[in-house]
Amino acid sequence: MTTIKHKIDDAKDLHDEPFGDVVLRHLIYSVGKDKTHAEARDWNVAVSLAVRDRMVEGWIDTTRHVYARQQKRVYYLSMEFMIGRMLEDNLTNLGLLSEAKEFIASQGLDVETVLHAEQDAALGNGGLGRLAACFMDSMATTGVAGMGYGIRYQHGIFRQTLEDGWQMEEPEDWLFEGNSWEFRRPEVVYEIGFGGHVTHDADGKATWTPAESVQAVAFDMPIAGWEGDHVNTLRLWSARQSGMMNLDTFNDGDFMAAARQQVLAETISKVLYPGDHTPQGRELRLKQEVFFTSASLQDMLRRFFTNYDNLDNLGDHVAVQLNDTHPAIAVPELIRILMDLHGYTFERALEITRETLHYTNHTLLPEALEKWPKDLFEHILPRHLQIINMIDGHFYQEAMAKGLDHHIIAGIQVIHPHQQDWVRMGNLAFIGSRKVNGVSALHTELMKQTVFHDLHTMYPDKIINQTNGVTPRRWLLECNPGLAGLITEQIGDGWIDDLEQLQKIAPLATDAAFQKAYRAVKSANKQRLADMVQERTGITLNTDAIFDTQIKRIHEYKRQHMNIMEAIALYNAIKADPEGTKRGAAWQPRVKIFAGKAAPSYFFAKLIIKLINDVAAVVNNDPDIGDKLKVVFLPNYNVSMAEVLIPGSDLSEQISTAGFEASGTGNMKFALNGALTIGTLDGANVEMLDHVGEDNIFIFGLKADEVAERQHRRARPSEVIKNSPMLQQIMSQLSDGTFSDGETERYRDFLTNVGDHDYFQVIPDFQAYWDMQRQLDGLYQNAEAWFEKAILNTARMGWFSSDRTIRSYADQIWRAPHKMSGT
Ligand code: D6G
Repeated sequence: MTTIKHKIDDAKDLHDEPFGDVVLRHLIYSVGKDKTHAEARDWNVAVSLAVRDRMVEGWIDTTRHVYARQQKRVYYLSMEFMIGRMLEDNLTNLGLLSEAKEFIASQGLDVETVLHAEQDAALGNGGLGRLAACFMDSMATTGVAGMGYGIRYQHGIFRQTLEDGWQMEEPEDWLFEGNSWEFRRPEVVYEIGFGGHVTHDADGKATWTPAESVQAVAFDMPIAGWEGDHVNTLRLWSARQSGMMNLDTFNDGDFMAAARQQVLAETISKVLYPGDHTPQGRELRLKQEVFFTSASLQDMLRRFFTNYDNLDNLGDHVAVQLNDTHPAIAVPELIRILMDLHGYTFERALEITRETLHYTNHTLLPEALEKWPKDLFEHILPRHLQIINMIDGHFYQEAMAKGLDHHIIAGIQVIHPHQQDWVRMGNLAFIGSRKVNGVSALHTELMKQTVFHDLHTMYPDKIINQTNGVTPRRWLLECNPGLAGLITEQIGDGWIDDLEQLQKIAPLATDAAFQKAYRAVKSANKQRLADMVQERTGITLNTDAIFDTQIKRIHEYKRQHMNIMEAIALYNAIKADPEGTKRGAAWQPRVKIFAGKAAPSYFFAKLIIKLINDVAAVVNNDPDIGDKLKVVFLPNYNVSMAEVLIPGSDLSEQISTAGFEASGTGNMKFALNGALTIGTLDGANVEMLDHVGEDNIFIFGLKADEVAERQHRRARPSEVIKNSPMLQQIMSQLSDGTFSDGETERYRDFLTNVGDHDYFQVIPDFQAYWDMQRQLDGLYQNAEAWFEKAILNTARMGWFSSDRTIRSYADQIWRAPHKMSGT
């Protein structure tokens, strides 16, 4: 029999083949086409399979080593993995990018077309999912034995199109063309139960008999770290019917009934975040969470038992990270497995769980803290609800022993003992975890002061900060080859997995030759961005303008509406003084670029998109304005689009209401690529200020405590508007139809929101924002000063590598070894 060892040696022989030969072999034997008939996508698959072959060797090797060394494993459970395209990532990490490009070109093909003929895997909403993807890259790079667990959604986040400036949603279908990276593992399959009833025997041992069950089937993707030697796994679960279709029903002609069970089961992994405005939608979302969490825990324990024979010391060998509360059901699920399947007492099961699980909080917004109706829980998860009641009982005793007041305890239990209506997942995750982390210093501090104040008093050592980071492979090396090349020329390529080495370019910030080269790279990236805008919107951009970019989910707290209001103000100012004679300086040309999706049911966010497009229609077609101002909304923002937008921007908009953006990671990507930041003291902007220095970042506006104070006393925006002719003009234009073809009702909700309540403090921050923008206009006209700051941003952003974040999680939370921990 051939052992795995032999297989790897065989593979090594294969890998002595020139890369191009392997691609051609795959084109013929895996894709089944010859050169004359192959299309770009066929070539993409052939190249992907060729690089995948090389990854598999490291993958099997890593798997073997981790087992042999019994290395502590880390499981990252996340409802979202926003991985985007993988081909360039994998070619880069395996060191095959130039060879692949040369080969593709030698076949007379366009390199970009072939490399990009891969659908983005958009299995997430935004930052949280992209963070999970960066963490996968960094766990592999730093040698953490990490495994990502999530859902293999058939349809990722919707495709956004515009109709008359309004967002439309269309289903996305990334799997239609297949996924070259995945390996189906039909032998790795688990039953996930829902509903039913629980019985207890004479000894109190519980038996849960679910009313229905579905199967979770594993699909694995190898995730190679930098230089490809350590390869981890992203395991995504797909749902299928438990048991086979009833053939009798089918043969009796009732095809629909026969198919029904199958359809219902498969619905679980059908779409990312199904609408939750119906009871059925809510039930489906909860089932998705249980589905992937339970499958992941079962899989992790199956693997654990290949090395150990009991679960007493689970937390010494395994660390589980819950990315937000979506997998918080892991707390009662792990306790259930320990108690009901392995005979542990409740107390011991809770202890083991609290040694194993860790929870990352991503939001302080009360409405975003997940909670489920208790009735729904009872219906779907009767045994878990019993366990949650046990957790609450135990927690009550713990809290009393620590001297907490009865009312305070009621407020932080999983289920409020008197209201009995909701299962509060944040409290559940907190109480069941060993460590709870925030994602930036400010966010962690605010967690302690606000949402988790009382829980923090009880467990003062539980909350810990881990500031987010971004992978420098995707977010510098791959998306900005010009800048990456320039840096490597100066300081070598050690920065790629040791990003703080970028500091070595700081002394070059004022060096004329280096500045010139850096500017040339920025110009080329701006041209690439302008080409994309031209192709997708038909708008021609002047690349001498400041490219001012805000890309992220559309949300009131992120304040795209403040940005577009500033565009209106600038438009008005240019109209009133076209040559800038009155103000005494010519206008600095500016392009305002927006991209991002609004949640389908979030009307106000959709109205902001419409407003951006309405303003664009007026401004871009006004001959008085010309190139001085352009407004662009790029539809269907995704990871691949960000890879063009970020290197091509001069200015990064990070203008959330202070206290509302937990961290941000877009802010880091822009600064790393040499865009200057205009931003509030919010999320990781605060730490970026510390690192790049106050001369090199442009901070304005209310601070988190000032925002909280204004919100608390319900301060009205009218006082500010009364004294601001600029704001008055904008408000009256929004009500007189200037930007809405004379329609006066379109922005009524907008005006009420901003003009009457302004919870997100657009009005009090507006003047400071405007002033800072004009200061940046002036600075941009002094190219030397601007680029000195841009270079210093690149040089000083090294700390924001997700490699640093992951090492810190490994040391401080997971207690897991990595390449630099010396274990
Ligand atoms: C991943 C990597 C592959 C390994 C497989 C099974 O697909 O090399 O053989 O996992 O590993 P366990 O799930 O049995 O640990």
